[in-house]
Amino acid sequence: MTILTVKTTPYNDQKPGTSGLRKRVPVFQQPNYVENFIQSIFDSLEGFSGQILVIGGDGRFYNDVAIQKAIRIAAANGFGKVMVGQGGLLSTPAASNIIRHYKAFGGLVLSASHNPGGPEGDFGIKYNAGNGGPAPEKITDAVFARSTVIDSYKILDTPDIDLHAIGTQQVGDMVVEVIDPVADYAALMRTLFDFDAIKALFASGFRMTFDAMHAITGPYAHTILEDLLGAPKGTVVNGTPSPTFNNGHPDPNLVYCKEMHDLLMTPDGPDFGAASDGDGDRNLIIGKNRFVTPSDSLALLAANAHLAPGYKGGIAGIARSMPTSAAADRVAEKLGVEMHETPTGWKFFGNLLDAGRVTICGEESAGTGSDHVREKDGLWAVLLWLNILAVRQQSVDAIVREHWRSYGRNYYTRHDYEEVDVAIANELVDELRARLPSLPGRIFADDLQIAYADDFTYHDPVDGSTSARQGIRIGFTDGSRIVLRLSGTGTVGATLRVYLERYEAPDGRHDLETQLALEPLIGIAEDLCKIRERTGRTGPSVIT
Ligand code: VG1
Ligand code: CO
Repeated sequence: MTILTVKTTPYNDQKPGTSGLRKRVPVFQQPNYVENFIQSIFDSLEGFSGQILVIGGDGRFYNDVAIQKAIRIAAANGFGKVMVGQGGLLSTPAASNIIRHYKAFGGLVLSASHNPGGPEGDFGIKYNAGNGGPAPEKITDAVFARSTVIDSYKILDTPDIDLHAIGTQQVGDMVVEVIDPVADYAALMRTLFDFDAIKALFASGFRMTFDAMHAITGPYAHTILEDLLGAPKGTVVNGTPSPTFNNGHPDPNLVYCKEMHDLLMTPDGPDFGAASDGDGDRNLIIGKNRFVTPSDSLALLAANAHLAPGYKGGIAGIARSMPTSAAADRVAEKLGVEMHETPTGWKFFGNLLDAGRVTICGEESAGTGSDHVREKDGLWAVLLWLNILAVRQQSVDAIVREHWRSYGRNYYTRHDYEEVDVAIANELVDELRARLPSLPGRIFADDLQIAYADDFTYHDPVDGSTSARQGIRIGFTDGSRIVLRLSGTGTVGATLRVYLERYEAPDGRHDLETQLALEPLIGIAEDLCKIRERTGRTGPSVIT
């Protein structure tokens, strides 16, 4: 087997976004596109010779092709060993765990997460560092810079590697170990949660439905929920990963999981419903007659984490992405622990978790996780909820209402405008940014006064780095907020995200319909940003 050095020419669009490089599959299928990017990653790292690289993906279309290329390039660049999930599969949190557990140098996660898959769908590649977390900006910036000048890559000339049988094989000078994608992850979950208590909950007749959305969590959920925790067969639906996600959109929100939501709102429906996304790091939580917003879920999990064995000593702190509601802040205040506000994207939580300053992190986009790995973790959130339900012996609805009675309720929604013309979206944001200094003091809807208006800049308290322009925040004197930012995961046009939040005190009204409760703010957002007017849309494409 020979190592080939292949001449190449750079692409100018390999800039990683919120979570790795994401493009349409035909873009990745261009000659040397994958090779250039992976070589650019390796060229930006030092000291991996002889070390372990973890590779796995969510099984979407092109996973099988890209993974063969990745292994050949890793072998040619001098890695000592590649650990890969059987069939090329690993959920994103499982990949993070494998990197940490086996002290790997890093890992490649092949996924476009919640984006649709298939020949015309999306694909993605992300590099995770030795802590198991998405590479920080310092590395992704270096990778992008390298990708614009790369002129050759190294690849081992070898036939396709068999990824179906568990065990080790030699590929050139490198070892390839095919591992069970589920076993180590399931073992980790056992150390965190009271499996006996959850088992007893299921044995008592508690009914749950878990929608794996034809994506990666199917095998994990079948093993953990049905085999280990004794939930009846059929609890997990859509549990076989499909390269096209059965032509669905594997985003666990109220739009794509509407059927499950409606089922949970019926008298005969199950007690608990949950779902996860394409790569297994997001979660949707719905109790009977109660959808739990991701922001509320973060606050509730943080407030109740001590009920699970893995967190019985309490939590060190909480971190949330800036657009996420401030519900968790009130929990941190009551617990007397640190609270951090970071830019969107899990990569910003890594330093805080590594430094032991926070234990639980979350994002409004259905992502929650803890210091057990360095990615958000869909099934982890589901299991923590189950552990809490098993201990408290109350319904989700009762637990949520009780929480609002003691902390107050943060009404919260996100309005997405997808596939907007890029020039229009940029102009809209630039124009609003220019007007920010003039906004404080202005009064809307009779009594809503703007307290501050800025473009969020994050100062990482651990490594001192600064990340500017992370989203526009307009805050009101009563604690309400409008946040506006452009998505960094979309692959076509621009996606404008508008986040709206209003606080209602513990003794206030907690039973309003969310969109209704936020109506005045929705109006102010339109007044200020003129999104509908400028984009010609009559309303958002997706409301979550
Ligand atoms: C979105 C979410 C963000 C999340 C990211 C990756 O990013 O808003 O909170 O971390 O997706 O999630 P953006 O830039 O489109 O708003 V996933 O499940 O891709 O790994
Ligand atoms: Co995801």
